Amino acid sequence: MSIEEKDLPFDEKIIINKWANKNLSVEDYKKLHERTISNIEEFWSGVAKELDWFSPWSKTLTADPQPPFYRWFVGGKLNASYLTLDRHVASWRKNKVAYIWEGEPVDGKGNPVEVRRLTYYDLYREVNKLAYVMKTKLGLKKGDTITIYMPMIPELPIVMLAAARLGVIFSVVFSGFSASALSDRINDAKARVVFTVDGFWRRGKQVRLKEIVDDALKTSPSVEKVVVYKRLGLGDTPMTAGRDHWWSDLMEGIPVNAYIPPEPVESEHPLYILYTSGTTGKPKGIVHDTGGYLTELHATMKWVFDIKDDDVYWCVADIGWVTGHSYIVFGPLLEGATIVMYEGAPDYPAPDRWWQIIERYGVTVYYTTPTAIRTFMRYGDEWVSKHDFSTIRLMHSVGEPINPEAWRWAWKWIGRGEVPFGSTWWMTETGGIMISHVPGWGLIPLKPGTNGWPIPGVEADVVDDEGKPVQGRRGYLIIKKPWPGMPLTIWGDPSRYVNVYFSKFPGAFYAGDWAIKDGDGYIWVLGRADEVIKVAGHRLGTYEIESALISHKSVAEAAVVGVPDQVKGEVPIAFVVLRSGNAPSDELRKELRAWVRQVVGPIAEPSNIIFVTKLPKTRSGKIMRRLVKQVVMNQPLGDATTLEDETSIDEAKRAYEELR
Ligand code: 6R9
Repeated sequence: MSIEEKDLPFDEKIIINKWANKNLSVEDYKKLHERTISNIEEFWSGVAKELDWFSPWSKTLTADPQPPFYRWFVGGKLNASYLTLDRHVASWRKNKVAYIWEGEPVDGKGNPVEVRRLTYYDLYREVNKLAYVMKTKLGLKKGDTITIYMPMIPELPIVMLAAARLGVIFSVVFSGFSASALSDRINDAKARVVFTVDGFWRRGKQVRLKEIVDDALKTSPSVEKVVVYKRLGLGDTPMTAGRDHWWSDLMEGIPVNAYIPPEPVESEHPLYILYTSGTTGKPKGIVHDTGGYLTELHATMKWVFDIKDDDVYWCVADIGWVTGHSYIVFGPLLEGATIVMYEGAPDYPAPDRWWQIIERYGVTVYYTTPTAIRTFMRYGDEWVSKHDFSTIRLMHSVGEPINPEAWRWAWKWIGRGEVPFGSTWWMTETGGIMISHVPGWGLIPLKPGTNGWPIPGVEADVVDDEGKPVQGRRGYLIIKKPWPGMPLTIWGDPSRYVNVYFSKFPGAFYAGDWAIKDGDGYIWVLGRADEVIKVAGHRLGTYEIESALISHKSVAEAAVVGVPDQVKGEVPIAFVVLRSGNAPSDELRKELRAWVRQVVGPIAEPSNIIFVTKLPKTRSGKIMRRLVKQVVMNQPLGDATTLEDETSIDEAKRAYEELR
């Protein structure tokens, strides 16, 4: 459901004065916000000082070698595992629950059969033991890279934290990605070790992950060792002698009180690489540093989530995406929060799994997604009306624009029509939340579906093609000043970093999103302005799907576009030209959809394949995806002067209509 300007209720305001730390008028917020961005170095160094550094920084912000390669808190040393674990273990939080985790399988009454509660001390011990294994048995050291391909079980953050403890750079690959997507990411990161599991539960089925790793490793020569955690205890997991090791075997004999000192790393030491889709080419490895990134997470946990010690905090994302990295692992652990985590799907075994989780653990702060809300709306009110949401005191949404209807529904049912509910805009590249209501700092009136103002210390704007600010109409979203969560670079490809983000509007970061700034200065992000799509909140490049299609023996050319979907926000559909000797058929359509699932992953499967004999192209041979999309959306074509062959449009129209 991509959001259009006409759908936005610009004037509707919902004033909430009950739950915010402080209520602010827009005017007050504006004044305070202006002060925070007038001297970003002073402002952010004040925030960074709230973390525990091993040694202080000498320069708050420098460019190295030149902008846009910014470095925050240069000279400072710290460690992410120390800040998320040791610090709490040395305090009264030692025995506080860090993660409440439940697995998918349920008993006859629908209750989870596995619930694990790990305290900060438990987590600390597991992380130390694993760091011990990494160091002594796997020979990993600061600066090495590993790939983590694991589902939503506590061992996933344990691997991330153990790596961070040693200064080992990790790259998590979403467990829904295919073998070839995994292999590409391993190769780009040159990972020495892969961490995975035998399998996991999803919608009542066992997903056998290790086999996918084996497949990937056929084309990933850098990998020396694979560590396999037994999640399911499958008896027949294939293991390659010398290369593959059971987690439990490696852990054998490691003392329970093993201690590995946290490596004091430079503020600009890479914490992780996370691959994300762009307009062209293979997914790019966004590199986040340690000091700046953690500073932004600390700030946003306080301002956006207003996190307190008695909260039960739940972010529903998968750790395989940035939201999980920042707001299931590093952010909430930094604050010593109690975090809910679960395996499985939102609506399995029943459409109220999530509501049961909220009730069962008394969730107070809830971070959700628009697609899930729209799915639940469809199931009907009876699934929500029978649950108790009285513990919820604050909620936010993320991943895609939230349409006002979905906002109102969730606010009414989950938020009881009274708790602050925002839509936090940010992206893999920004590391942390950038545009959002900040109830922990000062809350301005809410409007259904808006992202609100940029957070303190962040300067964002909406501009036209010339880079001039526009208000009340659509423009491009940009970030005008460096912020602490910004990327260090794109792994192995610094010039691409400059080209993709800093060349369209020199001096500013180009987000790739359309947005509107309204008369109150609220920003409404509408969706992507490039060839990236968000399918159920998952970020994909249409280019990746096209490449997958073209790699099929019967496909000559393909154009993939995202089209609005009532539930998933957007879904990919593909226009395909077949190689000669192949005839369109329903079987082939099925086969191609299955092919994309296999090559990229299930989330990338086109919802439709439309066979055509030619694609709209420019005279120089470039596929005009914009026109393809307009055909599908039944919109006027706009400027089509560069189109080489107009009949291609007529054909696309006809083929699309026939299918509907
Ligand atoms: C965190 C995350 C980034 C893209 C971004 C934008 C969309 C995210 C949004 C939102 C409107 C929100 N997006 N949050 N659009 N309102 N609250 O999702 O990162 O996977 O990198 O995607 O998601 O289009 O450009 P990532």
